[in-house]
Amino acid sequence: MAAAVVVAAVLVQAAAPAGATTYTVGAPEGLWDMETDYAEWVARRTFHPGDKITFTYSRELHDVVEVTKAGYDACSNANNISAFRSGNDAVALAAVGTRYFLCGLTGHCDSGMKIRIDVVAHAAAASGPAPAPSTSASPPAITAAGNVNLGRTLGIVIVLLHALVPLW
Ligand SMILES: [Cu+2]
Repeated sequence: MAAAVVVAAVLVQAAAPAGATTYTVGAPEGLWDMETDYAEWVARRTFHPGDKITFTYSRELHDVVEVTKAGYDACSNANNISAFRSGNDAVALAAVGTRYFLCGLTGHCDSGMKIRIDVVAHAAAASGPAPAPSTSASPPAITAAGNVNLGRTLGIVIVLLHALVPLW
């Protein structure tokens, strides 16, 4: 039972990030503008699934385009993934992976107005959602004294997994 509770806590943390953070791109020293050093800004932060980034800017001066790595490298938004123009655009970092954004106005990306965001797994779920059940099914330290309860614990874990899957 204790194992199930621990597993449930870990899974809940991974599925519905209680510690999700919203980052305003460039803040507090800068914003989404021509002056901010985004590589330096990114290097001081760690992004996890569930976090959000917000681009805040004057919509007369800038926009935000999500692009592929090729688009990022070439400062091209020809094959953009999505575009934002509200001046206050929140982008959810839903999954592990790398996201690329740039300003689509002529010359702005070439002047450095582009940002690469690496979204990395939470430490507790570093191996990803898939391997989690096998890890939870064999915690020797916890179940060594309670093998009788292992079957019931596994049942609870499976029920919890079924309940949590829609949250992903
Ligand atoms: Cu711009």
